[in-house]
Amino acid sequence: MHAWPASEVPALPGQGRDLRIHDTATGGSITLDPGPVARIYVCGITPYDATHIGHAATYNAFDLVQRVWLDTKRQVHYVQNVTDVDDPLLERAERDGVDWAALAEQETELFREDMTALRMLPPRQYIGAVEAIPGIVPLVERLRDLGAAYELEGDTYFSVEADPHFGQVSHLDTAAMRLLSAERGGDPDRPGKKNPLDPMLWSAAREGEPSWDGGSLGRGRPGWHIECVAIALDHLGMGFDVQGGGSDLVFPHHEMGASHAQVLTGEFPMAKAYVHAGMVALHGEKMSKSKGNLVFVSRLRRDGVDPAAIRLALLAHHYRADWEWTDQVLQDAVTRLGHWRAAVSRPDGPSAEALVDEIREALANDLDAPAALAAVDRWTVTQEQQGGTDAGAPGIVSRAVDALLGVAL
Ligand code: 5CA
Ligand code: ZN
Repeated sequence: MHAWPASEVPALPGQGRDLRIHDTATGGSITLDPGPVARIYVCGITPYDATHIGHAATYNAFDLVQRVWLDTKRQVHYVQNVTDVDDPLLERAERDGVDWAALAEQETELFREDMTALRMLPPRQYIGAVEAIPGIVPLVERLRDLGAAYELEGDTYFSVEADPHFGQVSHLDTAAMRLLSAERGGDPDRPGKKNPLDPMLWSAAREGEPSWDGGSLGRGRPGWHIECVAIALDHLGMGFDVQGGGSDLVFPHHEMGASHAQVLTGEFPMAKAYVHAGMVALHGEKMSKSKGNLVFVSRLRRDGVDPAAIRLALLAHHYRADWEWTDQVLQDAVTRLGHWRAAVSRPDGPSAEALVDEIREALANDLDAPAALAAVDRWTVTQEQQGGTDAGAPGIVSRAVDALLGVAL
């Protein structure tokens, strides 16, 4: 698939900082030390509805990861998937009487437009589950040949017991895993499974559903976790720097993916850091496509909201926090954007050198965007109240806010 156009990232004076980030798997902060090309895989959307603020918040977090790395003069190899065939997509298409593939294409295109408007840097590879099928099938066959997968009424399941590291990403107990598995696409109660947690690798063709040639697996379609593993291993290989997504992906998705990859390669872990963003709520409940309590990015844009204000509203919350979207959150961002724009539009101002350092320091410290915003606020207040004589300063602030926070002033 094609991704979306990249906005330019201005170069900044001075030195970028290495990123220290919270890793779910170890439960602590780690300082990443990527090579000259940092590698990141971020789980993409399941395109059955428009991009909501929760999605945007999660992609904002991983956009910051890239910006910190780019600021250290590294290149970034970023891969993202699109789950363009899965149960929720097929169910929505059936409910609305539309073609599932057309629905996926339409919502993916809207996502691209939203990401472009929000100045999210695009992945180098943007890969749909459907186009990944030829790479998925041999991996499932290999898992089966290794004794880590088994057949049940034509479907193929992964055996979690084949992985000695199983549980290392989420550290949940079995009861919690079972509950989450039932909530998030698993089928723990299906009779005949070796372990209730075992996830589907390949689902046999069903009447009225799309299916593809699965070689020795028979016709069918891929399971969800193996999709991301196949795409990540194909383009990034084992031991990449960050696997990212929202906290609702910790279990089962990232746990199962780590297990699949570990059994396939004999290496551990697949990603050096498992990084998870908090959940955005609306009216007290997690924003989710299945509940329908959504604020769409495209809707806000159509209502004339400046995408830079949407982005500032996201940045005002720490990526690991769970938070609530309200009209006030947006209003505050609009106000802040106005102050910042006025401050950088003056011909001179207070020196910006310390500010650039503060933004860098804040982001390198587990992506503390609220601290970065507070630093820009302080410079803005000084500019408003006292002004300054540094002719280059407003330009440097404007470039730093663009390069490090993705906000065009
Ligand atoms: N296609 C899979 C990943 S392979 C998927 O989870 N798709 S999704 O469309 O449901 O979610 C896309 C991303 O947005 C995921 O990282 C998910 O964790 C994140 N996300 C979903 N809802 C929210 C929310 N309310 N707040 C923050 N992030 C969210
Ligand atoms: Zn994924």
